[in-house]
Amino acid sequence: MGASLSGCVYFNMMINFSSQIEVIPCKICGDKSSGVHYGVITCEGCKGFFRRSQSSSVQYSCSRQSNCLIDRASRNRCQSCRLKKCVAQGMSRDAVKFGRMSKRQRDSLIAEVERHRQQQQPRVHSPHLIQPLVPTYSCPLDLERPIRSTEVHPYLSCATGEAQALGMAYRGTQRSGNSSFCLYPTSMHIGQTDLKIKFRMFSEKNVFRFRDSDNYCVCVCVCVCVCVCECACVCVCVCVEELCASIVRSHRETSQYRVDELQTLRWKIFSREEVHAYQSKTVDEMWQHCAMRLTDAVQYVVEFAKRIPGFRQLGQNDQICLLKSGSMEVVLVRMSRLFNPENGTVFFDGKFAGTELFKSLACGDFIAAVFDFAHSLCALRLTEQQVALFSALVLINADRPCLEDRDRVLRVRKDMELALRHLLHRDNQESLLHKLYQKVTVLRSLCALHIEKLRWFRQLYPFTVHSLFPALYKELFGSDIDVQSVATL
Ligand code: C3S
Repeated sequence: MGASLSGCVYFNMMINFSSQIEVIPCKICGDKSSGVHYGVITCEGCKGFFRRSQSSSVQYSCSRQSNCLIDRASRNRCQSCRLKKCVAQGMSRDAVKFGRMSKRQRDSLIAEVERHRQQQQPRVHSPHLIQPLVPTYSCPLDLERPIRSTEVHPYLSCATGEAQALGMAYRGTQRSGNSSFCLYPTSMHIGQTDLKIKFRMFSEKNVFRFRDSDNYCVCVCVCVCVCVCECACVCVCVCVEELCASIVRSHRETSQYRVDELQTLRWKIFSREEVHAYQSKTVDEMWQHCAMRLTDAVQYVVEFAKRIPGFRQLGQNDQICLLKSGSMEVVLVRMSRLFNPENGTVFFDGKFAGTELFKSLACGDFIAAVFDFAHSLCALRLTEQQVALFSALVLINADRPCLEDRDRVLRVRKDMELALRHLLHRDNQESLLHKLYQKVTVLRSLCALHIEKLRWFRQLYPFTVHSLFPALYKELFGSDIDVQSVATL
């Protein structure tokens, strides 16, 4: 597919802007925010609270006058008032995402970020002089389960040259008696399997845990290795267990639905009348509807990507390139989680839908192929952890033609492979690896077919695509859309 990087306004914003939004405190309780959730800038706590409050079984009531103060310290005292504040601030389950905000909404958000940044600035006189160039990680060791060196050993692999420097950087910046230290994020690669280690010495004292720039805990081991070449080199290693856990966490936190929750909803199938209503939509209405749902799903995948260790350390263009070419593939992988192979239905718009519901899209061959794929992936009976690591592997693909720094992507890719292999080994399912690699080929052809269908649709309905499709969808799947087809209207 054409993955031209020009005009990737929304991707740029999604990748960069969300971290800037965090200068604005949570609108509900004033704690540190983590981005826009359900339409409002909130912290992780209030986001989770609002999500939980949306379950139909939840009913809160206030034992005072329904005007409790909600701040960071008091937010857990009254759920009713907290929810009231969420709603008053505009939180809603189907809030518009950043990618679909109007220009006015976006501009006002950008202005607010700017205001906060300026307010915060005078306190730091010269941030570049004060803050170290490498990020500082603090590691509350006591929060985490102590790690035994035996857990780390079998899958450690080391990178010599760079790691040697890192070992130095590490030693130079560690504060004695304190668990925080500096480390280059680039040390987070572990894939150098070609280095033949003959002997490795390390003790528990050499295993450290720290938080990476996205606040994920990574375990690092600084050890002395004696390679086959007899050199004693300092190596920085990342524990593959932690890498797996971190990717699984990212997947879990960026999924719209939980698999176990949906399991109990399998009986919710669209009625004949409801299916008919979808089938009676015009071709362009149905396309627009599906494009919106698909775009929502892609936004969650973007969030997932950002939390894959190593992804944010890639160049910005390469991040965009990987997302442009891989996000749809990941959506299709994720679809298998929400697919019921017993009756061939997928969770869509709140209920389970079969292929016939998508009839008015007029691309039955594509829909059939997508459902077949979901079927075949379900047959592998992957665990959520396996889906998470497979998704990461699909996304971090060093073969995408648009990449600038292929080597760097390859390094992260190697980590993903190592993590997946490790997981399958642990699950005693090593034979799955080959089957998963076969699926990658199918994914590629499905995505090509999707682009082909969009081209066909665009020829018929250039106006719908131009004016009514989500900007992110256009940016993703058809870079030349606006210029060509609409100019000829
Ligand atoms: C041509 C194009 C416009 C039509 C595409 C039609 C289908 C294939 C799309 C429309 C899906 C794929 C059914 C899509 C809407 C779903 C939207 C998508 C599968 C899934 C099921 C989701 C939720 C939303 C994929 C998994 C998402 O769940 S999540 O975030 O928990 O993983």
